[in-house]
Amino acid sequence: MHPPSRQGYVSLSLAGQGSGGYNNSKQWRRQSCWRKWKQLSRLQRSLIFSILVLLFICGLATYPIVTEHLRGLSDEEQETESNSVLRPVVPHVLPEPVRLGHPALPEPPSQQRKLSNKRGPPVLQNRFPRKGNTSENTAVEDKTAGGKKEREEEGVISWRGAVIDTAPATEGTKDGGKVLPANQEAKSSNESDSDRPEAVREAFRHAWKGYKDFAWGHDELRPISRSYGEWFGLGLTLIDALDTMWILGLKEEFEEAKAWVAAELTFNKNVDVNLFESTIRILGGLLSTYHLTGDALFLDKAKDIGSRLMPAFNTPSKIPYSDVNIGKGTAHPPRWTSDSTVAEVTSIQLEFRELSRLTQEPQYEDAVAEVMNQVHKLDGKLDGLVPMFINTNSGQFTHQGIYTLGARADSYYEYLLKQWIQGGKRESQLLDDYLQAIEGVKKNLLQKSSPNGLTFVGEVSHGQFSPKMDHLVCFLPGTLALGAHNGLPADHMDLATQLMETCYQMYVQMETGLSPEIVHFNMHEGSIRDIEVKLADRHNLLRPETVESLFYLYRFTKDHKYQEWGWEILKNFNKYTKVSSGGYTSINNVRDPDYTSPQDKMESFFLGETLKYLYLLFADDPDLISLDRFVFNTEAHPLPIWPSTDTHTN
Ligand code: DMJ
Repeated sequence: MHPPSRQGYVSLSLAGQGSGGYNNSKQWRRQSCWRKWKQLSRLQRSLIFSILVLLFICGLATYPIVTEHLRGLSDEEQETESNSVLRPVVPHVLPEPVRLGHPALPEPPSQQRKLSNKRGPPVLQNRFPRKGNTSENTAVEDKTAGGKKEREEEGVISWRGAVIDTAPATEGTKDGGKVLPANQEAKSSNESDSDRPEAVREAFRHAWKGYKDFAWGHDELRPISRSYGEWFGLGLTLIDALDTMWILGLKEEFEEAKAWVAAELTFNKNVDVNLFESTIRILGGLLSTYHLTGDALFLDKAKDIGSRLMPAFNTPSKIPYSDVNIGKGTAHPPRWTSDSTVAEVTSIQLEFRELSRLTQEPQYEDAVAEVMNQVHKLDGKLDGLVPMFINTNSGQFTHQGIYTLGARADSYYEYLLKQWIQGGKRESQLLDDYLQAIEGVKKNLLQKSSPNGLTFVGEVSHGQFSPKMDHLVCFLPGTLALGAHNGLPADHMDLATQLMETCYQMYVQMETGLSPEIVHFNMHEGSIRDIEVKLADRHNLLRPETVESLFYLYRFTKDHKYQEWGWEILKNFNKYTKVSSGGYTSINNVRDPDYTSPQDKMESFFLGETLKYLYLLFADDPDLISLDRFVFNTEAHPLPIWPSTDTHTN
């Protein structure tokens, strides 16, 4: 037992038990306090003693939180922390990162099938427009898989080493049950190198089990609490995952999901959805699944959601609002601004153009082409690089001065190239804007780190270069490689390979082997390491961009190192983010293998994108979603490249 603290004595003397003449010597103070203690009644002493014991227990309880916080700091930050005595304690639980790399606005803003191994999907098809499309229901026939139910994992070891029971939570723990990510010892049966595509299928089945058991028909699985989160209330994960199941040959899972779409999915709901997110995940997912399966159910649903999103374009400038109520047919900007995000309004074109081609109704393509034409002409770009915001009233860029390939601008660049490819490489304005932007990146954003000279893409903020790079930027190596594959300059491929190495280093240099959301690169000579991570940036949301680029780089170079890198990443997802009762979780801290601090959320893109790209990387079959026949939307949903003979609505 610790002796009562000195502070306790002071508070006694302030209790006003009387005092003699003032003498501030240490000995006098000690005697005086002791006298006062003796003068107290037994009740008073017990009371004070209890308070001190309580304070001591509180001290013990908060100790791990403080130490955990310190453990999470980068070496440099720890040093600073120990030097400054009275710094405010940073909260142990980080604020939930804003979704999809499009952080909340500041308020107010200042600113076909030949699968090399065993099983897989049936022949992939490019559906061409036809009039009066009837339900064809060409149900999947997976002769090899035979619908065989795969074995579920039976037991795993938690991330802290304790054996975790994988039995479903009982009623009582459903909302608060402590389920922990699996540890490395908990190797899944296919984590040997022999059948990597099967390891991805197993990861998918594990994620799907969690979704099915605890979040069926809802937007997102919350795997730790064995519950779900709602965003639009439209079964987002299920829709985002449809074409992944088809590509992975998971027939049984696909059929149960399809049954849900047929029976339960309705868009006639009084709900606000984000135009961009619902376009890339829902419209994109449904269109892609229609093309892969030929089942008109998915086209009908795509038409329904597509037409319900159209009110977003009813703005003074025709630059769409960010939000649409798909039940009421009304649209609006966010509450605090009339701005939209540039990446959001310029990354819905692949989907709406395809919807027009399939339906032969031009209004969808017209609406999104208008946006591209306006953005093409706008002032305020920096060598082809766009600002992050655009006003829905004026149609002008706002909060200018920040240029990034990360959040809020990223997929603008991706969709310039991909629209050009989708349309058969005829729309030269798109190509010109893309080529100019890549030159703008080289001139303004490209730098090398110290000491190892990693090439990275930073940001410019009001004329100042910042060596900050979002994980989101890791889409760029893949996009550059896709451009080079389509005849763009060979140096785009050189840059792609350099940036690919950097994105890989963002994983391999972290203690968990998983990348943080944002990194900062050291540029000054004599730096000890290339990559720094700020406290608030250490989370990993199971994002796809790096494995997406690995897929492209492997397809075009056949260099097996890219498969090895992807394999390491998959193993680390299994090691640090897998939740024993089903599902994978985002984590808050990639820097401490012992304290990853799970976030209790599985983003729909983990199934829609991350696992799909990993599977395609390992499947090693250039005809499985051939990049000469399909173009992936920004949510990894493959859409057909239009045949040159195809009629264009415009
Ligand atoms: C996805 O929704 C898409 O890839 C989007 O382009 C960016 N954010 C997430 C994945 O990180």
